[in-house]
Amino acid sequence: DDQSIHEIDVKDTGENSCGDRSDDEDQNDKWNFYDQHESTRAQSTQKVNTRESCCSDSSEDDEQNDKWIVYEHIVATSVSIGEQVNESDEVILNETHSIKKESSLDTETFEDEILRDVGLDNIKKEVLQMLKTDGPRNTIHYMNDNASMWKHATVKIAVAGKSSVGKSAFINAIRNVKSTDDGSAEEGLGDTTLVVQEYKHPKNKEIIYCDLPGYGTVIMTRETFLEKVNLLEYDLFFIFIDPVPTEDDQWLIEQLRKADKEFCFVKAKLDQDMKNLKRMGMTAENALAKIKKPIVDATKTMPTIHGDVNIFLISNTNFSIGEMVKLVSFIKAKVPKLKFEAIAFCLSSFAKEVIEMKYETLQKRISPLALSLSLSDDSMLNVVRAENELGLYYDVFGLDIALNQQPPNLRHPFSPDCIGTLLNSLCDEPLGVLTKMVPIYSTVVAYRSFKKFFKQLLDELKDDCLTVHKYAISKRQKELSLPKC
Ligand SMILES: Nc1nc2c(ncn2[C@@H]2O[C@H](COP(=O)(O)OP(=O)(O)OP(=O)(O)O)[C@@H](O)[C@H]2O)c(=O)[nH]1
Ligand SMILES: [Mg+2]
Repeated sequence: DDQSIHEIDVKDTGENSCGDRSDDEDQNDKWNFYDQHESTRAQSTQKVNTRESCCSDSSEDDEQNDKWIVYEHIVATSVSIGEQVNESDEVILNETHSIKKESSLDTETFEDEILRDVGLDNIKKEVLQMLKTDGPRNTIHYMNDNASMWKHATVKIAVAGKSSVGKSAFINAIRNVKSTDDGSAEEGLGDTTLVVQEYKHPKNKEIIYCDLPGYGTVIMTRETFLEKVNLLEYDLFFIFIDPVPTEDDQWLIEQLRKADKEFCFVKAKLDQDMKNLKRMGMTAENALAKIKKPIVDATKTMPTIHGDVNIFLISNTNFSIGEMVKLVSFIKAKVPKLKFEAIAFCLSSFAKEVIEMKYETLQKRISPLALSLSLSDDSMLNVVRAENELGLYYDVFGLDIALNQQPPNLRHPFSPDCIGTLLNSLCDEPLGVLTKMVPIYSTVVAYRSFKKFFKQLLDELKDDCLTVHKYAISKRQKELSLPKC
């Protein structure tokens, strides 16, 4: 009710005029305000009850109560429109602001709002508890640290197997490195190294693929192998086979079982195998089953391999065919969440499923980010954080590449200033107005606004990534169908 709102005359308590207050104090005040509400609300409710029971005449108390009821009404309305803040809502928000010393939303409502929105596991209860005990500033630091933890997660994946099975080609392909690039693993030498060779991912130096020396040869006996290779160092083992596991592979598995390490078999060169089988008139599906059968049969005769063993058929020249997506899911299931996040962020977008996995991982970051941004009073830092997050989206989806390599119909084609433009659209949101609002209310609305902004952009950039993926596949098919010179 606009009329009643305008009639409310609340004195400015001068809270905003204390120029010599530190940021910390302001931040803490902002949060203390949330806590104080509990008692204010209890008192007001008591007053309403008293008035009802005594039927007293109009008095100062009644006036207060009326204000309180109007305020509750405004808050309820505001919360219900919180999802979409538009111009008319700003009027209500401004009026709410004018009575801000009366009260605020209570802490529980705030928590409910966030927990309901978040899907629960992204903002942990501890974070909300921390807000109360340590204040917003420390909580923001904590959340910012958490958001960048994946950058420090070290992952070591061991790539083992006999000579010429495609280990080096795999190590190059998974790092998106061409065999002619600097830092590539040499392919086709037929000369397995005698030491562990480490290959860092160019996008994240903490992700390391390790080319293990061959085992069971005259030079590299099994014993020497175990002296040179510390099995405990690795998160996961990929044992490359061709065409089936050898006795030496079986021995390695025994060692891995003892060391309690996870492994899978990988058979590369699927492209070549498929080509041969297709020429013989076989369908792709049947070809896969035909290549896998002897491997499965061989593992059944191996006493050290109990139960189901994971076998993935892939092509190092084309990850989009075969079971590379399943191999990625296997990694996801076997390494801690944080490590997988780091791995997923630097995988190339070779399949729709991988794009979805990246999307899921990025999406989980939105709620904590939105909460952290909405709690912060430091708008400069917020801009930097928002900018970094958008940069991460482009980077993870592989959209940060030259324009001429991208299809024409992208929602947000990459250009040097595209992230700046996107950030401007965030500043066009009514967040400028929101910063002046009731602390807790503005936090909830800002939280929703940020969340909506990042969610929408992430969705659009995922669509762009899918468009690029489709474009790359059709380009590849066209190239393949061209007659060779
Ligand atoms: N078409 C095709 N060729 C592959 C594939 N994987 C590997 N190759 C080729 O097969 C040959 C051997 O692959 P490498 O990656 O060098 O094998 P490796 O296991 O590292 O061998 P060593 O270094 O001797 O232990 C190279 O010429 C690769 O280019 C694949 O999936 N498809
Ligand atoms: Mg090699």
